[in-house]
Amino acid sequence: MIDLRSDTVTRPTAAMRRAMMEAEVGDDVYQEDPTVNRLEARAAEIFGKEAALFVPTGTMGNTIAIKLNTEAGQEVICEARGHVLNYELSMTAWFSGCLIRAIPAEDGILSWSAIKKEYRPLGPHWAPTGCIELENTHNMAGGTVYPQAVLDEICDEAHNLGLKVHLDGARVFNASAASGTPVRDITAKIDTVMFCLSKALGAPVGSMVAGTQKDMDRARLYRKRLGGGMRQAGVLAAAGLIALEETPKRLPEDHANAKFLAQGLSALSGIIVDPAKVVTNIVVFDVSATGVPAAAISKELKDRSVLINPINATTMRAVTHYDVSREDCEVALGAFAEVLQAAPRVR
Ligand code: TLP
Repeated sequence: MIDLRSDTVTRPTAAMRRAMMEAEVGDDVYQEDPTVNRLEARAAEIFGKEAALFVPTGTMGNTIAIKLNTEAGQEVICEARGHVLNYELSMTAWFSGCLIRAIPAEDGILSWSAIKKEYRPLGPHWAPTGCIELENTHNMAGGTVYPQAVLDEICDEAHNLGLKVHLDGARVFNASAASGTPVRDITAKIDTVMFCLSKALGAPVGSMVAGTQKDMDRARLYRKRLGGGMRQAGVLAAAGLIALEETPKRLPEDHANAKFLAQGLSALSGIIVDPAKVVTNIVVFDVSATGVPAAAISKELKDRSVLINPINATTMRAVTHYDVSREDCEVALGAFAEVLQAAPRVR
């Protein structure tokens, strides 16, 4: 199977498996796991933040960070296709008691001028804005990257209004590889950042939240409340450390493969995607003009050993990662062409 459903599907490398086997561990709820402590210290250092916290998933990391930055009864501004709104089972409502105020933005990239129009102070009828949540890279917009000046302006203006900014940086290392800006500079003005070890970086499990020491001390308590006190988590952190140190340097390869896929797809009749906009490892493309439902294409591809998921009836998403080679991308494109040629039968 050539698995382009997500970069979450990677298997741990031999080096990760070895490190997991040899990991020094302790009880992390007592903060006595040396490997987790090392991972948290290293993540904080790389991001230039006071502290970091290892969490099992990106969803838990975002949930904790939004709780840190809000009070119940407030609103969280985010982009309309944002992960926190669409793929996290309303945790913003459930755990933080906040509503999301969604703003649709081209390529998923918010600007201060768009946010300003939706910002609300407390009023007789309004719930006030509690915080701003940004996603970099933006998953469902096709792995798009925030121009640094846009992101910095949002932070400066938000801070002027006393608002915190959380970055869902599940794939912030991809943003860094694409822009050439170190992650610590991308997040310099961000209050809390979540990034995933288990997406493009390839660790089997785990995400990190980083921010001030005070916030991370509270975050540790929220993690426990959510059932995320993981005890001898050093076996996972050991793989995470390798992901953090080793994988970022090979991300440009995934980006080149995604661009290659986008170019190949754009040449197929009925598929709409702009390869120039594919700058990281995610290709989101429109299949409506093929006349074949995305789910039917997905099924036909699966019969040809290629996995690509639909996002909705007319849109699909392919994601590259270290378990997908250039040759795999060529095979996937061949399978796609075959499926579309057989389209009358598929339909
Ligand atoms: N994204 C997954 C699915 O949930 C869609 C994927 O396959 O891409 N933020 C962003 C931007 C994400 O893409 C994801 C996962 C998360 C947060 C949540 O991470 P996990 O799955 O670890 O809870």
